[in-house]
Amino acid sequence: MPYKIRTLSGYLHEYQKSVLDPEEFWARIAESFHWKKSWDKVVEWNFSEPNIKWFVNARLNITENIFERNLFTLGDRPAIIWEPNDPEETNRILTYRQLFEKVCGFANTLKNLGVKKGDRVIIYMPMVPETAIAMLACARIGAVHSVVFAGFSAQSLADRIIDCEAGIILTSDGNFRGSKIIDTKSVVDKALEQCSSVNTVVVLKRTNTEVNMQEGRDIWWHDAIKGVSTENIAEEMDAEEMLFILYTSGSTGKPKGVVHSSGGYMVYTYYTFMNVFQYNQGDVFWCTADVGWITGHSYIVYGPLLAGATTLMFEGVPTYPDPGRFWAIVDKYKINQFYTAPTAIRALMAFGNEPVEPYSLESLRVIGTVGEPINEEAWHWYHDFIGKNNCPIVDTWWQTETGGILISPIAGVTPTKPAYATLPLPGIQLAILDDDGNELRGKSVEGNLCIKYPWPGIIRTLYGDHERCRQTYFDKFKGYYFTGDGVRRDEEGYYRIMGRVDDVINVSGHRFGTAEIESAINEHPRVVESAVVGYPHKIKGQGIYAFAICDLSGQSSEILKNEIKQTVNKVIGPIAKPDKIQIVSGLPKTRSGKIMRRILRKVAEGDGTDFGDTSTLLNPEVVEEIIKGKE
Ligand code: 7RM
Repeated sequence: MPYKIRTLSGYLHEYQKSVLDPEEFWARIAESFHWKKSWDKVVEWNFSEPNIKWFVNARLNITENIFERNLFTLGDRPAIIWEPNDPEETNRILTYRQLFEKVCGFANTLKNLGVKKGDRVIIYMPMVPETAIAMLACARIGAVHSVVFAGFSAQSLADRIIDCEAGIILTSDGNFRGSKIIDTKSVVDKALEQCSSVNTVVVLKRTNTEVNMQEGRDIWWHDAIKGVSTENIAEEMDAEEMLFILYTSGSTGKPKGVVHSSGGYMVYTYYTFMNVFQYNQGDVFWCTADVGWITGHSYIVYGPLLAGATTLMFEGVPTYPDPGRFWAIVDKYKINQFYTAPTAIRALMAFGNEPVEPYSLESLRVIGTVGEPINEEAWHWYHDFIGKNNCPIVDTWWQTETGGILISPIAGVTPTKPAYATLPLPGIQLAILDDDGNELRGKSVEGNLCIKYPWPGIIRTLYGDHERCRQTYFDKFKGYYFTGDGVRRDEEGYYRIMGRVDDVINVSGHRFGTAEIESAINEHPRVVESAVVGYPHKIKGQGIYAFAICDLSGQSSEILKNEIKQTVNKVIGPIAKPDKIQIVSGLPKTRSGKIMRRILRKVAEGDGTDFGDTSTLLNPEVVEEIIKGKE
């Protein structure tokens, strides 16, 4: 593999080439794939509409590049190793050949159920191999999958089904999560009360939970696949045809359906997987994310499988049955590359060293993080204690919208630095802009993180709302893709991500718009108005602090606060529940009626002294009150 980077000078060389001639650079990588028809042009783009096309007029199927391309050499190698929630339950190992058969079988099943190329398929499932099989089966027939994290509420699920007008949902009877069982199917039933587009629900039996099967609409997975042929010819796709939609939160209330297309996403996830993690054939790779997030799409399913890797899929949670579970799994399967989130590291760190001590962890070669900034303390614990001082940490920065990793060390190649994502990968042309849009060219600068040239994995549109895509990412700084993150470049040219500069909060690596949580809070009948901000949280990175004006008449504020939490739980899901709620009589507002979040943020952070310029405040007296009543 000529494009596998092995040395720092190799990296610098590849980076130079990728900037001097991006088309030649990406063409060389794309050539290792099987295309039914090659491209007329490598890239065609402008960031003003935006219109971004990679591998113009090329034709392919991504699953052919996972299976047919690799079967001859890798057929008997494990593709997916599945570790169940309960360590006593038997694990499952699917070789490439076995996975291929299951994908083809389920592709035919979907066809039998009437799913056609371009149709949207919602996947609301646990972390089991069938979820990956479902995704790949969609890709096989050209249907568009939209995986919804199974922790989302019925309302959130319904919003997504309605937005993409899905006709079919794949789900399960239930979902094991630690010692709990989640009634997945009843959440789906509730969501479907408001979705008329769905006429088929396929239900995988996982927990043996009693479910209500609606005649004519619901069908068991095992019944649906019975007797179906496992021979399937892949649908030929244009490189720019949609591969999947994945919803993510933005600074306004409504989730956005990020669209990725098949050719570019394939090339990009493969390239970044191979290089960042330095995967070698025979290694066992483990990414602990849920497939409901982009990290699971790109680095549990597509990237590893395109590379012919063995990818581990874990159904459970880090602390079940005990906080040594991750390390038990690392030893059990001799994991070589381990990829997790800072929030998981901090949560496990809080249990001390004892749960780690029984395990050798000697198979580990590379350890990675993603989803949020990693603080230095957690970085050192991870590096010294989990990596035993001899595994490079790849702190990988990227987004749902970027498809794959953009800024990260290349394991063993790029010297690391605590809390720094370090350097851009080849092909990624970063720019730091001040608020007026001037590019800050020197070292030691801080500003808005932007990108000035497309890469194959970049977002193409927001489903059904191209204008919103333009406004969100390409409008604020003309000619650039704007990430929404703040960044610092140090004297050495290394990048440190400083967190969001918009109204997005990152709780345990999950993105929420403050407006999204506020509108959930406001659904409680006693809430008049609310404002949500993030504050530093020891484990979650950021916690959710809500200020609410409420009609308290006759009710205790403790009960009301609990009810508000339950409301958010119901509207969005448990992961968006506010950590703190403060009932207030007013919110600090400007004369034009805008909430001064800056002040609320200061209060939530516990810095009740310096509020900066408050001269434009309409109601300075409420600030005093809010500080006194701080949670
Ligand atoms: C992959 C993913 C994206 C947002 C992004 C950042 C934050 C992600 C890092 C990070 C600091 C990192 N997609 N973020 N990775 N911040 N260091 N290594 O997380 O769409 O869910 O979130 O997450 O703010 O904009 S995401």
